[in-house]
Amino acid sequence: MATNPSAIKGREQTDDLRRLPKSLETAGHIENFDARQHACDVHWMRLALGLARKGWGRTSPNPMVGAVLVKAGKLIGKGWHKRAGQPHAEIEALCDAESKGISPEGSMLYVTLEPCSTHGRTPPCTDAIIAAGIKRVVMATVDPNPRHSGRGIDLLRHASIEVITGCLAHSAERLNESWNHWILHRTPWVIVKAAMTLDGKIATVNGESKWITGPLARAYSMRIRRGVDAVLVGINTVLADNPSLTPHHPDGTILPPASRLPKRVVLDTHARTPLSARLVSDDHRDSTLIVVGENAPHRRVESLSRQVTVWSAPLQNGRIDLHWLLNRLGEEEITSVLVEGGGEVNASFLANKLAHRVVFLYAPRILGGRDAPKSVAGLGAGNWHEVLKLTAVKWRRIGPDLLLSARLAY
Ligand code: AOF
Ligand code: ZN
Repeated sequence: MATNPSAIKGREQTDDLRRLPKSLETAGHIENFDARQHACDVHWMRLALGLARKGWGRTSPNPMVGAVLVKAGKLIGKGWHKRAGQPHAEIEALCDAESKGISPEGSMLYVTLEPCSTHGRTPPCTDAIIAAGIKRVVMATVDPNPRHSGRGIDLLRHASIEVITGCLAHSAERLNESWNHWILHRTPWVIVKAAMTLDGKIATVNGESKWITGPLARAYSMRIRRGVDAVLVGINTVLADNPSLTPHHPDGTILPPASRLPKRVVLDTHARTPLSARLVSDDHRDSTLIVVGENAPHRRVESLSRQVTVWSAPLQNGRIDLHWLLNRLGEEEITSVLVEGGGEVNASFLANKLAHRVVFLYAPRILGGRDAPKSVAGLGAGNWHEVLKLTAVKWRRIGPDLLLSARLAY
């Protein structure tokens, strides 16, 4: 494994170097800054981040975390958190080194999240790090979990271990943005995703809706589905498209890990979901949740309850109370929700300031049609003060299509 800093390329490192004084918060004075060491730290942290990403769609309600152990400039152990309840990334890296017969004593640990310091599903990592004789710990972010936040750093420093924080912090925060939100607020991180024509339409004026974007954009959408805890649509989408809402390959086979499918949630105020709909009759119906209004017809609710889970929700202006729903989902350890339409449902989350990120995919097609369904419907902004503004805007080409991913700036 190369340790030569000149071998480290890419925008991320440049960004990080530009943010240098901030990332050195705990490293002492700027005069003492060791550029070579910093470049090495960035190199190893990028590796740790790559390992953390292997946990995509698998670790909830725990974060994705990666760790590497480096001794005398050489990689001696690596690990990532695979699943809640299983060993943390740091422990995996220590075990990896030990399995090769290499002692971690005197090594440096690069970990994408502050090591935990109390007993949860697993014992505290700080104990294992101290016991292993690690001399330096570089972390990307401080743990936002109030149970741990800052305590791990204190414990390690108390044990005379050098601690550096903030190395590639931005990338680590972005990777775990849903978990970071949930662990603090206990409500899910909400992403509104829509694929549309250039003029913002999601179906023809006759309501016909096919895949609008190309295969690469579709594969991207499926990857997002695989990474979330729940996918949510409105009843009109169920009636119009009979979707499966599973993360799948183009041939219909489920993307791994099939054992952990996202919950499939339908907003269905009047319990109109047909009993023959895929969501309530297919092999994965255990993962379906129909949310009906508290006044929904009793018999329909009963029939649906025989096939899937049904929640009866309070109403707000005749619609499911979304605040209530997000609180309830958060309690059930749903850390992220992908809202996939239709236009009314998308608008409800956006207009009520309940969405945190939008992922909009634009195909180079124009549908037109005054009354054709749009990606965002609702009443719309009445004036420019009400217009929804986006921040951290990223545009990317995906095959012939354009992807916009951005945060809502309410
Ligand atoms: C992880 N994986 O690699 C690290 C975590 O219930 P536990 O024992 O699994 O602890 C979960 C907490 O541990 C989690 O909320 C986070 O604050 C901290 N660090 N968690 O799942 C890891 N390093
Ligand atoms: Zn831990």
